[in-house]
Amino acid sequence: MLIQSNTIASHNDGLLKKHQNKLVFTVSEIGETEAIIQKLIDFQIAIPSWALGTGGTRFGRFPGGGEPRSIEEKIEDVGLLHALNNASGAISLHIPWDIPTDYNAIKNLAGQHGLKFDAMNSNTFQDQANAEQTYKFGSLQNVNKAVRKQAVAHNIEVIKHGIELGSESLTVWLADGSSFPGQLNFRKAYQNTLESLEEIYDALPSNWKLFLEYKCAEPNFYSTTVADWGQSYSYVQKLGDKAKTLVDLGHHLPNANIEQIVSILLMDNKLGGFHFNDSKYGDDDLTAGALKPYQLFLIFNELVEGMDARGMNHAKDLGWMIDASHNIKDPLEDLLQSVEAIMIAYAQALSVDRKALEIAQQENDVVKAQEILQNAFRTDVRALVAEARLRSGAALNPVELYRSLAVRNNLISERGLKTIATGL
Ligand code: LRH
Ligand code: MN
Repeated sequence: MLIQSNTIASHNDGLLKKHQNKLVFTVSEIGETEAIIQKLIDFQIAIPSWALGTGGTRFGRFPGGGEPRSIEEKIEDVGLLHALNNASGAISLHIPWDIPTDYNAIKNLAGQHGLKFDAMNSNTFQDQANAEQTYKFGSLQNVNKAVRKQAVAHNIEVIKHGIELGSESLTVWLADGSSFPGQLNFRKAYQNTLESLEEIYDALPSNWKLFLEYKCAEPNFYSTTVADWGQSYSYVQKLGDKAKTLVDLGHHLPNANIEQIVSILLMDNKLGGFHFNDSKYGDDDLTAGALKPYQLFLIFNELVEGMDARGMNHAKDLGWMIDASHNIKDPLEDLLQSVEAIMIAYAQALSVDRKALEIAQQENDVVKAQEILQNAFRTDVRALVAEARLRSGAALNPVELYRSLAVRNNLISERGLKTIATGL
């Protein structure tokens, strides 16, 4: 389903007056809003190809209908999101859930929707029907050399797909670990994993990055072989400059200070990118900013401070991706809400009075420092995020337009009620 620019224009016409009033007030509250709006226009968040259908848990799955049946329909759905918010300009593919058969056709289709291919994701956490070896006891860590060999070959195959599509990074998340004490020799598991990652690293083109994603638990529940930022850092440090750590917000033990992890990884130029989502208990993969919007703001506060300290290009120098799963919400509405929450946190962080904060920190004026941060968090920046959309031809209120166009009903009439998208 394509959304025409005149449809978006008439939607915006109805909201323009109210938007301009809010914008005038916001501009009076925050300095340098033009620079902030331009940064928001440039900021693009990659949409996961595996989160365009209804996810589920072991207790059940409640499909909403009209789900994409192919990589082409997934690209159309991400194109639809991008037409509505002009901030979803890339898709991140997961292999083998989305194996591209005709590279040129896929690239052309993505190009028609203004989309690029962001990080490619390998999958050595599920056995494929025709696979010779099983990953039951892990992949790159496995005591069996033949299993490690199969997993390395898969990652190199994923890189090949990515090269054809113009991607420039590979995300490796390993479910590898153990569920019982004594099951695994941690040192040998680490060494097998490092040796295997070195083979994958050596297959990377010179302009590519390898993102090593850590996770504290699930599907293994005693140890995970890349369990936290320290372990990921230890691997990527040994691998080389093209290897970086990927931070999935849902992959931490309770109460972890993720913004501090981000600050340290950034300082050492070992932060590769993010999988944005939110959670209360485990790897819940909920809408970004739905439960802990202040944490999301604090993470972006460290990102802006750390990226500016290194003179980095905010939009291009890190991997900005969502990783979510939708059990009860419409997947596309959920993704629109996640992008909005991320853009708001970024705009709030850009509005922080950095000079005043630095002085307060130098003077150990703890109260003043908190006042400066919370003033930015408590400032309504939604008009700046909406203005960035308006100037780039997108909708002032994407979810409202998505609903008023009955997009889901259109997709159901086009694809049917029972279609199931590949992915989680
Ligand atoms: C693991 C993870 C990883 C993906 C998978 C879909 O929990 O976050 O990024 O491969 O979800
Ligand atoms: Mn993830």
